[in-house]
Amino acid sequence: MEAINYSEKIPNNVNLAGDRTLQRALEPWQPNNLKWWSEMGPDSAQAFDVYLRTAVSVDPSGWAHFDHVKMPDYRWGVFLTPAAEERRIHFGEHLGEPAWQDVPGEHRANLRRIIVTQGDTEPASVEQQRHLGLTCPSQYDLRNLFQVNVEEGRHLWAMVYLLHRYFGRDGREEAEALLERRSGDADHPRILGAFNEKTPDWLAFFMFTYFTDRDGKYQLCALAESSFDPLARTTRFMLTEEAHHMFVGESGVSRIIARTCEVMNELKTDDPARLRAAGVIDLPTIQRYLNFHFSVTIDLFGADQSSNAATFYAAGLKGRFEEGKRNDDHRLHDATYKVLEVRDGQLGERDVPMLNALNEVLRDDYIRDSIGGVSRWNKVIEKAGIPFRLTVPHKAFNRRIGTLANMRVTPDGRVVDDAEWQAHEREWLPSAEDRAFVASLMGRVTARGKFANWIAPPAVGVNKQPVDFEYVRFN
Ligand code: BYC
Ligand code: FE
Ligand code: FE
Repeated sequence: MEAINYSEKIPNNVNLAGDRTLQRALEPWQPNNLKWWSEMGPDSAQAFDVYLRTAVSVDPSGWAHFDHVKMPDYRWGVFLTPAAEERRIHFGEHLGEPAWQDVPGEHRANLRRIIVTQGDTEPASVEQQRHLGLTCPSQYDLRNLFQVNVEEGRHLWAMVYLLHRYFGRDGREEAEALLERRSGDADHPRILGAFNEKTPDWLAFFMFTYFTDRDGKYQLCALAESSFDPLARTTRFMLTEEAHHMFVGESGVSRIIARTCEVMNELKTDDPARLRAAGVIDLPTIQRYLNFHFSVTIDLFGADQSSNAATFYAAGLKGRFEEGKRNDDHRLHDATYKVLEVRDGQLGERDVPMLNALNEVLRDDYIRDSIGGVSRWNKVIEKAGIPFRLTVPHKAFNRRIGTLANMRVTPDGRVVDDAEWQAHEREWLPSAEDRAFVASLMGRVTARGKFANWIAPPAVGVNKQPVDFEYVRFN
């Protein structure tokens, strides 16, 4: 068999060329990964030349290289942020001890579980987005979709590297299983709820990359604090790519809103029916999509009280967002935190031990961050002189995980009965008609510099290229 030139095919800073064990683990996985990509990756797009960014080093000033490549030839690399000298554990019961360069036996099962859960989301999102290319609103957007997809492919690869390198045989089995589960499959679903939902249209895609990729940011930040140094360094580098995914979402929604407002002013109307007839997405529909994606995403932080979360923190496996910047004892034995509960038919707060509430702590950090983009979207509406404002729904709205699961709570935080919920659900969450309408707008725009009617062009192109650059050669 011909030897694979690893450093060429797989850009890396983990000495892949000199690591026979790792090579042997990757050899069978690599073709299976490509097979998965061709079956579950972007539909009917494998022959396109796409203007993609590839991570080629960890140098902050030049880690990315741009070129037209076919996606199956994308060089999925393995990069870890360089090791800090003598890094020490900075939270939990091992505080002050040297960070682990290998997996401690007692924490093996939990670390593997965290890595597998993280790794599972990456291919899941590619599967969810695989049909979107067929209805792209422009070459620019198509390229951004594919960029997100190949980078999620690299994130899968990053977690598989950890499984292969540090977890032996069961790591290899888990790496195979990551290619076998399927988003939305009844028998073999992805692990977390939001990753089994559909991403059927581009409004959903932009909401997903704004809200759900931001869960990626917060979870990766928490893992970047880990005492298991290879996990910390791998996730730290993944965060450099996450920023672009959230940008795609924020700017995508913003451009949809800008176009809608433009047509609202042209027609001097806020009537959804007239706006829909003019081929743009009315603001109330955008609000309902926002409500859906926000609520489904905050479920991803897990139960508000979780003994898993307490164990992960105390053991030093997973920290808080920006753990190093917090001024407390980083052990949290005596600290408490407020969580929501329904008492006598009303939402109220209750103090619980903070260690058990760390999922909620991270969720609240996430919520604060995600509100920022929504106010920037509102600026676009305000600038157009339109008296409508988007809002983030109440934390208890439409929850499926934790204490609030299956409570009937309105977007403004009122507990209601089933009858009231059913009477208003269509105002709060996308209805089948909303989704069918948005789907009806999804055409396929492939001419250079042209954009679908329902979305404004971006202000600037990718990597200082013009907006009408040939981002995708369709061949
Ligand atoms: N859906 O004690 P709890 C990203 C399960 S996104 C279904 O609260 P824990 C990306 C839970 O497994 C970032 N099940 O759980 C974004 C447990 O099951 P068992 C992904 C759920 O462990 C866009 C039970 O309920 N990374 O990167 O404290 C595109 C009890 O719950 C869900 C991570 O998540 C759910 N939503 O918290 C591409 C980081 N939530 O044991 C990529 C790693 C909970 O009773 N994961 N359950 O059978 C973790 O840190 C934790 O597993 C979680 C869950 C925070 C997710
Ligand atoms: Fe990712
Ligand atoms: Fe992402």
